[in-house]
Amino acid sequence: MNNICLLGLSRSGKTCYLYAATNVLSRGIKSGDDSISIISTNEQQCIRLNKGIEDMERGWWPEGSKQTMTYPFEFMIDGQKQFPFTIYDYRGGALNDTSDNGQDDRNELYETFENSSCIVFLIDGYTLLDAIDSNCVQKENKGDNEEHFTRTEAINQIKYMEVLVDKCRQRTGMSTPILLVITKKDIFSPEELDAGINLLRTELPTLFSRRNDMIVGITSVALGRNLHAGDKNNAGKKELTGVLTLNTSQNIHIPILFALFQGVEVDSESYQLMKRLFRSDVIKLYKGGVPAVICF
Ligand SMILES: Nc1nc2c(ncn2[C@@H]2O[C@H](COP(=O)(O)OP(=O)(O)OP(=O)(O)O)[C@@H](O)[C@H]2O)c(=O)[nH]1
Ligand SMILES: [Mg+2]
Repeated sequence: MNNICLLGLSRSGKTCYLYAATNVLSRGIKSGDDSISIISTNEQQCIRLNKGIEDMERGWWPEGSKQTMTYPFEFMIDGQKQFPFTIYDYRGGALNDTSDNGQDDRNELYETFENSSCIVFLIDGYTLLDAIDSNCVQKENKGDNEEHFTRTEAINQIKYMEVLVDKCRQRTGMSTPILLVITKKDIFSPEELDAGINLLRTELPTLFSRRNDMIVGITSVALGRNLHAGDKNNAGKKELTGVLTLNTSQNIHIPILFALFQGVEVDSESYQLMKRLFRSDVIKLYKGGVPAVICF
């Protein structure tokens, strides 16, 4: 049960998130007196991850993914291996691609649900801003995104997640916990973020229904401050402007740890060390549509 699927439509921020989060987690974070960390267990993938974040630090965003990438890791406490897990970074285009290729990619993705203890769905911050009532959105944020959605388009994109959740239920026969991750938190004001969270709760009735006891978490992440994409270089990569913050200040560590947390034995040492990181200001939890606290 140790697969983490990073789902989300194209450009929602999956690959950038993966590069930044695995970098922060592999350097280790403190939980009380202990340190928790991850280590990449495949040399080639380790090099790929390092190169990805190094390029970002040099000022280049990664290109859009052309195929699914699989990254094996071990979870560690104080440098000692505890259990293996795998992160899948999908080609987001596959989710809403109508070609046969898209269908093949989707089938491959549905298979990984069977060994996932949590589904992590990344919601593009710009799409969420387009989806919320324009009265709540500051003008300067709206101007920055190259591609704008109408409100209905944006809501439809977000609602696509319900189809995936339904697929997952059919495949696994159970209500796998879901984590909704709002990406690009740096473009939101606190009021806009609250409006975004409220929108998710009202527009996704299958996830927040009183009629099931599904666990759903909502968190938001940013990889830095004032991040923007500039012109493309010769290799087709877009320039990264702004400041990258490769630390835990903007919740980078939360999604991967929350997904792992769903799969570890309750009250094991790993469980205890992770649990204390999920403060209510970094992740909001719901069970059966109503706010919940971590003791499930
Ligand atoms: N402001 C801001 N922009 C971000 C952040 N993370 C990613 N972006 C922007 O989002 C773009 C898309 O990110 P990717 O990680 O490539 O998206 P993806 O989900 O992997 O897309 P596919 O590979 O097509 O599925 C980046 O090129 C950046 O311009 C962030 O934390 N803040
Ligand atoms: Mg990608």
